[in-house]
Amino acid sequence: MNYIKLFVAVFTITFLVGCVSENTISKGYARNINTVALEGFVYTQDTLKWNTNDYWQTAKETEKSHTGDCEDLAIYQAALMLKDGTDVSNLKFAYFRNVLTQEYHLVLLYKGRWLLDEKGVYDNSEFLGNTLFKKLGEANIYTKRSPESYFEL
Ligand SMILES: [Ca+2]
Repeated sequence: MNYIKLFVAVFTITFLVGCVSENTISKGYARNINTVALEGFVYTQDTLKWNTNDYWQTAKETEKSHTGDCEDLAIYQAALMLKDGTDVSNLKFAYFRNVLTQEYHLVLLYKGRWLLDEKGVYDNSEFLGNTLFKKLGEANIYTKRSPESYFEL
C-alpha cells in the first residue's frame, strides 16, 4: 500500500515538474521570437502604409521594412519559428475584437497557449482576462490571405 502511494507521489511530482518545465521553455522561446520580431519594428496601419484598410504583408516584406500591423507581425513571427524548425501544427492565428473600439486584432498563438503580441507574450487566458479583447476564434496560419509562401524568409 505504501509503495503505491509512493509511486503515485513520485509520478505526480515528475509529471508536474515536466509540465512546469515545458511551459517555462515554451514561454521563453515565444518571448525570444517576439523580441527578435519586434526589434526595430514600428507598428504601422495599412491605411498609412498601403493606402488600403487591410493588406497582409509577406514575412520578407515585414523583415525588410520593419513596419506593419498585427497580421504582418504574426506572419513574421510564425515565419521566424518555422525557419527555426517549429512544426506548423504548433502555430495558429488567434482572432480578437476590441469591445470598445470594435477593431479586429490578430496574434500568433504558439502551442495553444502563448499569444505573441506587440506588447509582450501572454498566456491565452491571461490575455483574455486582462484586456478589452473578446476572442473570436483560432485558425491555421496558412489561409487564402496568407498562403504558405508568405512565411518564407
Ligand atoms: Ca497589414
